Amino acid sequence: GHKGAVFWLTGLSGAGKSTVARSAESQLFAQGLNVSVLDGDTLRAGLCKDLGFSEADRTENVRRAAEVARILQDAGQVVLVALISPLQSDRLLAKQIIGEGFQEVFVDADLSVCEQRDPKGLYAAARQGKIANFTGIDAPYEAPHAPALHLKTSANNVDSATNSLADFVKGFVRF
Ligand code: GGZ
Repeated sequence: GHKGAVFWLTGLSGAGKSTVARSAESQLFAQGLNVSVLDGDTLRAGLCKDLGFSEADRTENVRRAAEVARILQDAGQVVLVALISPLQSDRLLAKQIIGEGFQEVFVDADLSVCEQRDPKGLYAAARQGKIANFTGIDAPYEAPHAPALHLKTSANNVDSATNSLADFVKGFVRF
């Protein structure tokens, strides 16, 4: 068996948080772990529908995600959270809500690479001034100082990032 824990993936839009979380979810599920993903797009389509991208709204987005993650953790789930969560102070809040099971994972791709990927055209829109407060363009991203796990995803290495995350998860929850 295994204990519950929350692996909190932070990084820029386009860094690969959701992709790596989904891919690790499949791998861990296939190995018998009880695993859930909470990602920004999903939460913002429902639970966090009322929130935008001001600093206060991002803080509230992080807080709600952390509260849900804690409930799932307490039910014994391995939770993979994929949120930009750009501010150190917000990630500290998440850690305070979740407790010792909180493990920060930095999904680290260079801004220039994320901007080149631009799968939804959001960086281009931000550069053209069509979207305000876009993380990395005209809103801050504060990188973690000492993440529990640091995944470098500038190269298109989804498989190795997935394996690193899945191995880290299994080690932490003692499968
Ligand atoms: C950042 C934005 C913005 C702004 C829309 N800034 O790559 P995506 O498209 O699919 O994921 C991003 C998502 C970020 O939501 P989060 O809930 O993860 O953000 S936070 O933790 O900061 O609350 C991006 C899209 O929403 N998006 N506008 N202005 N990302």
